[in-house]
Amino acid sequence: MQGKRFCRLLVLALFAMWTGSMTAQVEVPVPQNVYARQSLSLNGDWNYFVDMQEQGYYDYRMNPTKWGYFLNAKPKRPSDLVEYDFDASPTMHVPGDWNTQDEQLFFYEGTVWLKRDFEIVNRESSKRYLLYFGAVNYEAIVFVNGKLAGQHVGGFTPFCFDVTDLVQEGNNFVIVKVDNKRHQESVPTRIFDWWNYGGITRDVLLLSMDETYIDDYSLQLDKVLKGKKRTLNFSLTLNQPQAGQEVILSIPELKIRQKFTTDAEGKIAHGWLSVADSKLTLWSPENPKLYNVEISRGDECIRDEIGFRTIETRGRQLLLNGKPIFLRGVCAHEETAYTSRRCNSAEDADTLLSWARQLGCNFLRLAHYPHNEHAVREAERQGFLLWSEIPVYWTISWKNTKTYANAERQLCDMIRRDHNRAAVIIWSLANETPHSDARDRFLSRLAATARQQDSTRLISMAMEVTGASNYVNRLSDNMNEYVDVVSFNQYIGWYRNVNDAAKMKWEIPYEKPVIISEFGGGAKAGLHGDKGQRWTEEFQENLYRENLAMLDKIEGLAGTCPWVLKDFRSPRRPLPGIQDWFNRKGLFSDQGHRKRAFYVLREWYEGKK
Ligand code: GCB
Repeated sequence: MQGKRFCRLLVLALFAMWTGSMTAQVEVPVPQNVYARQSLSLNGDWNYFVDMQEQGYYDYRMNPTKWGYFLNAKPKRPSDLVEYDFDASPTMHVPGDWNTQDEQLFFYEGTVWLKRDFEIVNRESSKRYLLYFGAVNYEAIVFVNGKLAGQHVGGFTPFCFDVTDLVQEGNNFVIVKVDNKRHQESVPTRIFDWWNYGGITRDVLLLSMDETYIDDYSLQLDKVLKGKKRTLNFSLTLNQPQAGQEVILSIPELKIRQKFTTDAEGKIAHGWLSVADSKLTLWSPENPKLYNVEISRGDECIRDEIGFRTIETRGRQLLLNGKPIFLRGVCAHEETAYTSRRCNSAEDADTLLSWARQLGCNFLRLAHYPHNEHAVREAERQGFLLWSEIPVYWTISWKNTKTYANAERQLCDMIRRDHNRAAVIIWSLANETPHSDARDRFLSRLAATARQQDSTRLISMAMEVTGASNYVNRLSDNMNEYVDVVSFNQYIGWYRNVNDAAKMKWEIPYEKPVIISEFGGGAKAGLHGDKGQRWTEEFQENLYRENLAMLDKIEGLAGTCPWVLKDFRSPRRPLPGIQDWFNRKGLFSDQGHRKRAFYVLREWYEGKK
């Protein structure tokens, strides 16, 4: 990470729009560790209403209107015509999806407008105010006090606008136009097997920063053990090029307090410090040790909790802290237990993590998009290794340059947010993508970007097996040379015949660790019958038995993450009485019922410890 530039260190978006009230606004990189900064939370109740035809944004000729809903207009005289009123509209909780907060919006895909008032007491003229969103699905156009703050695309990554010139002492309001319509050229594309939850689904904060502030930092354990010494690599970037700024890094438990100085670019590019190996407790699933770290510059002090570990491959082995490890994983969507809505808190994550723990897991594949920061940090505290992914899913528009830019930005933003998380060991570029030259060009560029952003972690993607002859499955994907870990999804027993499992042979002609990134089948919790009867728990149980026996024969198998921890909502699963808009491949039902397959996997994982 050191010395590397992130994709968006420069100003990214300048919006020169149509009205005089619209001055160009600035998107700024999201500061590292926003929760450690001085901020005002804008979570809470936001007024909202639906705008199916986007008339609050376009006029009747489909041109952007200057009289849009973002003005938050009020009639001044009895004769005035204003056809909306945020304050008289209902409220929903932010962060939260709209689908589960308003029955009428369960299937809705389109525009919703949301507004929240907030107060700034003692607005300081020396401060910079940044408006931060943890995520908005899918497209957000943000206005502060009636003026454009900025626009963002992509539903699972954070973004920030500098709103210093838009906010005032006293009363302010923020209005967001959120649009979750699906499009072919988007990332993800038009079709995907999860619920398209719309809304401001993650935290909203008004950050107040000094004119100069610590924009990003990285602290990581070096892979190389030098005699009895370990090296911690440290880098830092200020938001502006200020040379000679003194930065102090302290790790009190290790009695470390070291001074660094920024260079002409406002950076500490290659800082490092040395620690006796015997003093350092490495982070691992068995002992997820995190150190309190303080990074200070003048009055600015950022506190973080950071773990130190190494991750590498050797031939077909995965090495954590230099020792081979088997990943006892499971895939999970970012959807709550019991209530099946979008997660966004440590508490939401806790139940899911406790279920994974009951299975005996030490690894989670966070499918199919970056999950919220609370979940990542909570998993790290609890000792789960993580696979983090961007929604380059199925058949996206490989030749579209905007689609590529969008995917690359999501990748960079994911890495930027979580590069200090010891738990994250794999960045995943994609899931089940159809082979073609255009796809290879797209994904290999992404792989190069990921490596440039973070040379310390492993890269993978969930590949597909394209077919078998005479029960021999030979994995063949040009992307093999760009990944560190070869992963693929396979559905023997569900989309292919379960009786084949015993006969199947797997040939993976790459000298790299192998992870089965998905396998599984559906069962309706509580439905019992013969093992040949689809949707029964016995069918799924048998499928797990057959698959696990088969997987045991794969040479170089370094881990598995079956699909999926719990039943999750999907618009592609309409079967009444069985699916009812849930993908039923969970080992737990949405209500936390353990299905019979749970016990099969738990036992198998017991043997992998
Ligand atoms: C897959 C996809 C996953 C689906 C799953 C299924 O291969 O990666 O997103 O939900 O199959 O249930 O079919």
